[in-house]
Amino acid sequence: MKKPVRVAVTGGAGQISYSLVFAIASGQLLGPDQPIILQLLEMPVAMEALKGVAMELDDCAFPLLHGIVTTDDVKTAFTDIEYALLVGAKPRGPGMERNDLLRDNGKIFTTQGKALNDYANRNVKVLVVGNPANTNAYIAMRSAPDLNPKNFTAMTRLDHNRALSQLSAKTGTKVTDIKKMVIWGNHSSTQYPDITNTTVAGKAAKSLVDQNWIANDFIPTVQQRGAAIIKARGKSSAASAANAAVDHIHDWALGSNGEWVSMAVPSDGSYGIPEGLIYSFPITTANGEYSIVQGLEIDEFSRDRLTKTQNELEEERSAIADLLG
Ligand code: NAX
Repeated sequence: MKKPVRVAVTGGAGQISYSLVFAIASGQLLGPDQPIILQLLEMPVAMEALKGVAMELDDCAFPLLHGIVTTDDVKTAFTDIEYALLVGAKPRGPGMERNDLLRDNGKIFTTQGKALNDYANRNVKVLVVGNPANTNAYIAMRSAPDLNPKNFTAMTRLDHNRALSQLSAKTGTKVTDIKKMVIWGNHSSTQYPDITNTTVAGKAAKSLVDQNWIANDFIPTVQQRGAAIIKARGKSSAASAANAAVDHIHDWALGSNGEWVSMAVPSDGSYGIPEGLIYSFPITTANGEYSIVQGLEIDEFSRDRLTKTQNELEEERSAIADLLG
């Protein structure tokens, strides 16, 4: 049996975590031979609810779950962790401006970035789920100067999975028939779900669907899917978000076997995206590392959309710049 690894989840008493922590503890995150110690962080007001989650984890008697830490202290939560799933964030309240949301979350992610810098394992892999996810990841990365910036990522895997599902329904194929799906940019309604290079059972996706469907149905449906879930369910996506977070870390840690996935990562300048911006790219993963897929042609339709979502991320970055000192 391997040595247990410490996995932190913030917002441990929230809706997403109520699916996520059970999936992690059951072995879905890091495989059936990897014991885990869960370190769950919450706000002081939610500690009682977090205790309830820990009791239910106990009651599952998961063989791989070698310990549970529940805390409202970031140092305790992040000490020696190899994975950080930063789910907890401040939700947008009624009448709250977008910039206020950015700044309130900015404070949370400055603190958490510093704590990762000081207490986490030097190779900690960080996934930010809490919105605005890309900019929160940027703030955490910038607040952790001693850690490799490459280890800070944000989640666009839910958008990726939504895109797979939409295309599979449209073409009457299995999701596993679909390869080379891409989400570019921000996890927001400016994201660009792109099927230019996608294949469906070996055929070019673009030969199976028309441009009108792509531009006026597929792209807006994926972009607006979060809002559609809220409308239907009365609450934001939770189980599907947890599932996507597991997919993201699982593939980063254990490899994507040559398949493309979407991850928001610090840009290295690929495709003209400014260096350091946390931007979703087509990615492959192997041996615990990810690489941005290179050499794709970007036509005018795509470039317009890549630029629009880049502009939004640059605006978000400007809105929080002073928090970074
Ligand atoms: P909930 O409001 O149910 O849970 C959030 C939990 O985080 C709460 O229990 C709260 O007490 C806790 N929390 C807040 N600040 C904290 C802090 N500083 N330290 C520790 N805990 C803290 O939200 P939930 O539905 O679980 O969603 C969590 C976040 O995920 C939200 O920001 C949401 O917008 C975001 N999402 C991101 C998605 C993505 O694809 N990137 C999709 C799903 C989801 O919308």
